[in-house]
Amino acid sequence: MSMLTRRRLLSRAALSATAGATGCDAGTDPDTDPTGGSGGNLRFPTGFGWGAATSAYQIEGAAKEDGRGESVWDTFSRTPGRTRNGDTGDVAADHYHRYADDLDLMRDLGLRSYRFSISWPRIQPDGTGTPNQRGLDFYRRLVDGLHERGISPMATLFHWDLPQTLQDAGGWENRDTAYRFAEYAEAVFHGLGDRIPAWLTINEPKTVVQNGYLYGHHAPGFQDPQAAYLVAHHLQLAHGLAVRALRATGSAARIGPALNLHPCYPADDSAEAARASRLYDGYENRLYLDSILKGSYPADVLADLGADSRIARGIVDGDLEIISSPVDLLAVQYYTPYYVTPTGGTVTRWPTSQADWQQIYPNGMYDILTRVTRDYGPLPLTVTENGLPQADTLSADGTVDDTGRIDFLREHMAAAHRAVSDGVPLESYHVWSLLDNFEWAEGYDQRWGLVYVDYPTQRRVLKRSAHWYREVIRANGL
Ligand code: IFM
Repeated sequence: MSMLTRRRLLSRAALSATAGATGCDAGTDPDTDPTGGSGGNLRFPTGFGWGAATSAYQIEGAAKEDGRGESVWDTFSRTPGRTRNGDTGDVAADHYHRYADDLDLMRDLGLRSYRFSISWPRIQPDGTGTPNQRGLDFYRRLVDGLHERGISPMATLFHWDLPQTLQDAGGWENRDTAYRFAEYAEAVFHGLGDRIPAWLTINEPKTVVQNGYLYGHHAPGFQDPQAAYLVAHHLQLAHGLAVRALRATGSAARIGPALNLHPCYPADDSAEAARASRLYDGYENRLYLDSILKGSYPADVLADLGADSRIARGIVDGDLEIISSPVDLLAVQYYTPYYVTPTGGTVTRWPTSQADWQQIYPNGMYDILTRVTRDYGPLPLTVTENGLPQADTLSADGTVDDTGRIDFLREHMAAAHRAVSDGVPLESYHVWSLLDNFEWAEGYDQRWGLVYVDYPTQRRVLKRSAHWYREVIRANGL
C-alpha cells in the first residue's frame, strides 16, 4: 500500500467529519429524492420475518456473573478517555437479569424474529477450552423463551466481544484466533444448535477492521493499517471455519455473514471520482462480499494494499476455499451511503442523524439490496440492522415521542419493499435496535431503541416507534 493510500485511509474519518461540519455537497447525482417515494399500501410477502436486533455486550450487563470472562470491550471501555462519559457495558440494559420481561416485550410487539449475539467470554471465559455451562444455560433460557413466544431466534456468534486473553495473544492479528473462534462456534453449535435455525458468523468485520485497527476508536484501539487488513483476512477465515464447523455437526440450520454494506457513489461526474468511488467500494464492500461469495479478494484492493502488505503475506493456500464455503443467507446491515471525491475522501450530501457518520438516505437500502442480488445472487437476504439514534426523552406523561424514527423506518422499509417488488429475495428485516443500549464509544448518549430504557431504574417504555412497528407487523406492511 502506498504512503498516499495509507494516509488516505487514515484520513477518511476526518474528511467525512469535515464535510459534514461544513454541509459540503459536491454531489451531482441526479437523484434528488432520498426516499425514492414511499407511502401507500405496501404489503410484504406472507410470513415476512419482522424483527429487532441487539448484541450481547450492548445490552446484557452482568459483566462479572456466572463465570463470564473479560472481553476487549471491558478493557477498552474501562480505560479512561475511550468512551463518552467513561460509560461501560458493566450494567447496560441489564438484559441478563431482565431477559424474561424483554421477551414479553418482544411478544407484545409481535416480533417474528429476534437477532441477538452470544458473548464468547460467557461461553469460554479465556477464549478456549471447555465451555462454561452457566453461559450456555443463559442462552438456552433465552432461546426457549423465544420459541415459547413464537419468535424465531437468529444468533450471531461474534459481535466484537473478543475474550481479552485472546487479545493478549495477538487478537485478530494472530491467525490462531480464527481457529479458536471455530472451536468456540463448535461448542455453541453443540450446546444450542438444536434450538437455533439461523446463525450469523461475524458481525460487521469491517467495523472491527476500520474502527478497531484503522481509526482506533473501538476496541482494541489501534491505528495500524497493516494490521487492519491482516485482521480483515483472519476475520474472514474465522467466518469460513465457523461455516464448516456448523456443517460438520450435520445441522440443517442456516448460516451466513452479517455485513454492513454501503452504496458508494462518485461525488461528482469526473472519471477520477468514479475511479476513487470504485476503490472505496472495494474497501467497504467487495473485500468482504467477494471473498465470501466469489472466493477471491478484489484485485484492485489487493493491488492498492501492495504485494508486501501483511494481508498479502498472510493469505495461505486454501484460505479462500475456506472463506468461500457456501452460505445459506447474507445478512445486510444498512445505515449510510458514501459520496466519494476524486481524491478518495468523502462528502456529506444528506442530513445526518445524531450519529454524524450517518447520512439519511433510504434509497441506499434499495440500491444495496438490488446490487448484492445482481452481483452475488440469487441468495436469500435478511436485513439484520437498520435504524438511527436520537436523543429521545421520556416526557412527564410517560411517553417517548420519536416521530423521526418512524419516518426513518417507514422510508427504509418502503425502499426494501421496492427491492422485493423488483425480485430481491429479502426474507426479514430487523430494526436496530430493540432496546436503547451501550453504543460503543458513544456510551449511552445515543438512543437507538424501539424501547426506551430508563437506565437509573431500568424501566422499559415503548417509544411511539414501537407502537407504530407493532402495527406494521400486524398489517405485514406499511
Ligand atoms: O450499535 C451498532 C451495532 O453494534 C453494529 N452496527 C451498527 C450499530 C449502530 O452503530
